[in-house]
Amino acid sequence: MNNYLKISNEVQAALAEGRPVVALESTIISHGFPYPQNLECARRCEQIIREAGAVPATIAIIDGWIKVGLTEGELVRLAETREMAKCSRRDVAAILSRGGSGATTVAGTMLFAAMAGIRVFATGGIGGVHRGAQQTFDISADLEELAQTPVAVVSAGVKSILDIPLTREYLETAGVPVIGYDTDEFPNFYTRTSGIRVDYNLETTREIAKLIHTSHVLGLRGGILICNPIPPEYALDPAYIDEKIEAAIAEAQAQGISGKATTPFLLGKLYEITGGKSIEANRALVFNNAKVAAGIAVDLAGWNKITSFSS
Ligand code: PSU
Ligand code: MN
Repeated sequence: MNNYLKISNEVQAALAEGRPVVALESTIISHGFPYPQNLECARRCEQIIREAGAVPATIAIIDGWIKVGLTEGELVRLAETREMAKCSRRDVAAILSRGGSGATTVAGTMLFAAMAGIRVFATGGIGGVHRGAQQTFDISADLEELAQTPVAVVSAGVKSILDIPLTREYLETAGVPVIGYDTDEFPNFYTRTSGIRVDYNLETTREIAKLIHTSHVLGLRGGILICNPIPPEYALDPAYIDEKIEAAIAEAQAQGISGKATTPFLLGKLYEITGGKSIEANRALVFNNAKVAAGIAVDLAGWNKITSFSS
């Protein structure tokens, strides 16, 4: 625990009693969806997690505090504020030391979840190795965080705005287990398949929870990536979305977009050029991830109670 960390009473009580908790990120609210869909999505994720028997803990930096478990007012503020800082690991100390606010990325959220003692986290898609990284070196800090922070992240893979084979190679080097939830293939965010394999296909949340538990018992350093494909009825046509992604990337290059602005720019551009279809798919996969993460957290709480296993 540190002086900057404020965990809500509800989350604190759940953690103290060994009840299931699921972390949620806030960059997806501030930069991943337009207003007001972002607010609706944030609320709905929390509700889905509750319905599945776990406690949601949305994480952000608010006025110089690391907040784990947000109030309704804080959610609204994150959703409504334009130009909210996007906070990854490298931004954390700068924003906290000046008493500022920021929406946490997957990396930032993992860091704070681990500080609070939360082991399971639901997002949409993690950041990864960008296309053209051979020249730009643009590799999301999310991958480095997975290499060093012991939190299991439930994601619909990485968006095909990224380079999936290179992202897989990076995860392998970093020692991050890539688990498919009832799938052999690394999902492609808007679509279910990529032609690229996961490391292990586990068919139940109970098996995934046991793997997470085992990793903790061993004291392994890094995180675990759980890949949960978008529900089939919401998946977009691969040829259609690939073409739109190519167009969005070309536009980003033409405008000289780089660094932390890249992912929000591409998401915004896709929203525009798909007439909102990208957002529909994004919502569906985030909700699906929230549900599966809650199932894993419930099963993990069960494994943690079996003391003979951990002794
Ligand atoms: N994927 C989404 N929506 C998002 C993001 C990823 O579908 O909003 C955000 C996440 O917070 C992720 C971040 O951690 O983008 C990655 O940004 P970068 O590529 O700059 O590391
Ligand atoms: Mn980047």
